[in-house]
Amino acid sequence: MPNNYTVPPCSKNQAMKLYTYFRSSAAYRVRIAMNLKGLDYEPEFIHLAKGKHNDDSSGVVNPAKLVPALIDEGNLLTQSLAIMEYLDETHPAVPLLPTAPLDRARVRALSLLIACEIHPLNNLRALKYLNGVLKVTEEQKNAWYRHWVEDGLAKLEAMLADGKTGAFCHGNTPGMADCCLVPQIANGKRFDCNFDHVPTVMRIYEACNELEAFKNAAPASQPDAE
Ligand SMILES: N[C@@H](CCC(=O)N[C@@H](CS)C(=O)NCC(=O)O)C(=O)O
Repeated sequence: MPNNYTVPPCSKNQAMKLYTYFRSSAAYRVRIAMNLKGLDYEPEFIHLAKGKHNDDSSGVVNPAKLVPALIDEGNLLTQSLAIMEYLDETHPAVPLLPTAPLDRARVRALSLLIACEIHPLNNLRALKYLNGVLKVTEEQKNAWYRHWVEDGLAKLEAMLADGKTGAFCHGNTPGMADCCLVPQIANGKRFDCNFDHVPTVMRIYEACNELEAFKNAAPASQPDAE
């Protein structure tokens, strides 16, 4: 199938452009990462609840019809973890990944547990399918949501009990796994998930939210917040 999307022109010195939505936890990850690194970006708000990501006339550039997407020097980047790794490679001064290969693998594994095992079961299109196509009740949909978040977080809690966790997911510096953890908890709170079984996860969540980089990336702090 022909792929006819075009990336908007962007000059070398222009700030990066981030396609974002205040409630998108994947975009929230990238907002935190950019704040931690002190990187400026121009936000382009895509109203997911109004379906703007599926509307070709709305300027959406991601062929996968998802946020986040980042434009850097005219290049389109998608997938929050790929974006964060790209930013880490291009702006290494404040690293999101540790140096040693085993430690890097650990942080990636924690991040992927959230981004690949928890989040896809609960994102907008999955929930809409439950409601719209399978006709489950609102109560059943919320039970689905809570089940997978609480189950996934229990696994995260177990992974964090390996002696390498500090104030944050890996040692005492916030990094990529923390960028994934905080949005997932924030999202879970909206659906009244139970967090009693994940004290380490919640301790890290609280520690992160003390930091300006996390506070400024929060959904409520976004100009498109409703
Ligand atoms: N794995 C992707 C997930 C992206 C994703 O699912 N984004 C959501 C918002 S958090 C979205 O755009 N959803 C639109 C939809 O589900 O239709 C990433 O990490 O960037």
